[in-house]
Amino acid sequence: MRLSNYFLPVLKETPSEAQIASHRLMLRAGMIRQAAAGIYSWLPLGFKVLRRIENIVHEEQQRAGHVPLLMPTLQSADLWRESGRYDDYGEEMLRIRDRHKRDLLYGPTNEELITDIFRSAVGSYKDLPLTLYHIQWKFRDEIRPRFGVMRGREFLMKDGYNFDLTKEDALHAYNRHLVSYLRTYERMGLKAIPMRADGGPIGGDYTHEFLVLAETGESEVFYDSEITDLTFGDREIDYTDVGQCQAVLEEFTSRYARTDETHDEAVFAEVPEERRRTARGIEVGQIFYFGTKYSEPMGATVVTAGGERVPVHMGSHGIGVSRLVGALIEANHDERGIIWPEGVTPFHVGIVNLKQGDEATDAACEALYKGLQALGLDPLYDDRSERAGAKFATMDLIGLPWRITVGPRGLKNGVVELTSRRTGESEEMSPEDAIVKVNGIYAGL
Ligand code: 5CA
Repeated sequence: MRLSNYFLPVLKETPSEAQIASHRLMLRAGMIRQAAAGIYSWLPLGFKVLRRIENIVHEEQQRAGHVPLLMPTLQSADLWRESGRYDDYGEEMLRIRDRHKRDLLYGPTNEELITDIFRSAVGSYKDLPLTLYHIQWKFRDEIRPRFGVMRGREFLMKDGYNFDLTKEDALHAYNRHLVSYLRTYERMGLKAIPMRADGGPIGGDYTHEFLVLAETGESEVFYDSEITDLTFGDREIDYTDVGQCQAVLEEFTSRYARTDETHDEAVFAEVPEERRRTARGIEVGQIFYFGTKYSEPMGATVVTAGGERVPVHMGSHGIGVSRLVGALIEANHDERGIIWPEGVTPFHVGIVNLKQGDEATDAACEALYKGLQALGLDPLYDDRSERAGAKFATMDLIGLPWRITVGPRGLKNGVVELTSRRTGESEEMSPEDAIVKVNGIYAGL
């Protein structure tokens, strides 16, 4: 993309309504614009990051054997009356009436709708196990939407639902989700710690939240510091292997790590004092096993091998896709702006032309731009007639992890400069080598 053709409405001023870094930076970097309280338009740069996060989520879900579909944002109230949640859910649910006076709602989650889909089509144990998921907008009429996309009213969520014959099978699905979430967050460059949590309106007492430690997080958390040393890494995992998934769950959940909802001082006191930590965290996902809470009242049953009709065991599993954009920035920024991890960056590399209009510099930038694109990379070329300082400030603000700076002086010696946004370190090299180096950085991501 050439910056002269793009839409990147960066703000010079710090918006006064934004209280935390990610909200400020998303507004300043022209990623989002508020449409109403807790409701945002995703401008091109923000939309690109959102799509990259979605793609990682899709890939990891499908790697785990889960099947994508798409359910609507509006749902019939009748389904929610069947489960009993229409009245229980309270004021967070946005209720709508259509011209035929039928009650609808903007889905805050999809347990009822997916259970309805399941019961209409599946009737035999032979069709199990099954996990269906989608990535769709949700609406929760939060009392206090705040921190930009962190606590929005309209927000994008990946929600997945497993259907299994027995509790044991459903717990394997739970473990499988835990493993796939570890992989998902790590691919984004995030450390998200599974912590024992509370079921809330979704239900079930078997649930973990995934938290990214951050001072601005809304949840208070208590954990054994050893847990922060764990990484999933690039280990091979067979998602159909019950023992393997169970072992990963045990490895990542055997140390003390709880949110304030389930925190227990007496148990916490058993952790050696020097390892006891109290901190704040951003909840970027949650997994639940809730058995037959929905399948029983809604009649989602299958016939077993023995000919008996039984309700299926279910769980639901969410990832806060739009919240992740904010969480990633909270975890990756400095005073000059955002620092995207390579896994989610909106553009792979920025090209800064220090002397727009200079024939040799323009030609070198064009060659770099096309050379990078030819390798499947997505560069952002700042081809505007701006001062070098302004171009650097924009690049630093929007946080592309790598920048290639091209100017007449370097070109006389046959070199351009490759700079890391994170370390600030620069290296001179030929334009060809810069292309090879950037390509190598992204290979395998
Ligand atoms: N049905 C279940 C799992 S699919 C469910 O709704 N779970 S949840 O309530 O925990 O939401 C899943 C994730 O969505 C949360 O972990 C959080 O990351 C994100 N989320 C929840 N509320 C908001 C909100 N108001 N703004 C942004 N993200 C949110």
